[in-house]
Amino acid sequence: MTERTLSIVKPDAVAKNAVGGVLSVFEKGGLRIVASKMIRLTRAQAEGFYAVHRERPFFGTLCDFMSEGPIVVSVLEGEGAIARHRDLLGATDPAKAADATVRKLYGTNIERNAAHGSDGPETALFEIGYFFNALELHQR
Ligand code: FUP
Repeated sequence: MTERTLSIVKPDAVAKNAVGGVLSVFEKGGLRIVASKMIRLTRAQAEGFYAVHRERPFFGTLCDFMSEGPIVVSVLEGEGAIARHRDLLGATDPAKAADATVRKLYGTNIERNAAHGSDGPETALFEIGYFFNALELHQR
């Protein structure tokens, strides 16, 4: 089934000049970019995005990190895009991520882990809508 998923190149990877490197993994992995832009989240916008994690102990530092500099948000499309994207990201902790995954290549630690991907269809709908309106999503 063709799906869409939300992808974020996080502030650490943007600062490393790795935007192209990260997106290249997704494109070479069979996903198409149907929307993309660079933005900088306010602390409140980061809190809204990660609201499901607000009770977790790392919520505060995660929101600080996600608002420390610009990010690149994209919508990726393809067959089974949600799972494929997460396979290409690798494990949350870069130290446990498989070779050639984005987090292994570009991540630093479990928090500064280079990229984000939606974890299911409902999350993808919420996350895509958080950043993009219908006019910004292209047919390819
Ligand atoms: P993932 O779905 O792989 O992005 O991972 P989670 O949904 O479990 O976590 C969301 C984000 O919280 C991670 F990308 C990084 C951060 N996090 C931490 O900072 N510390 C942790 O122990 C777990 C996650």
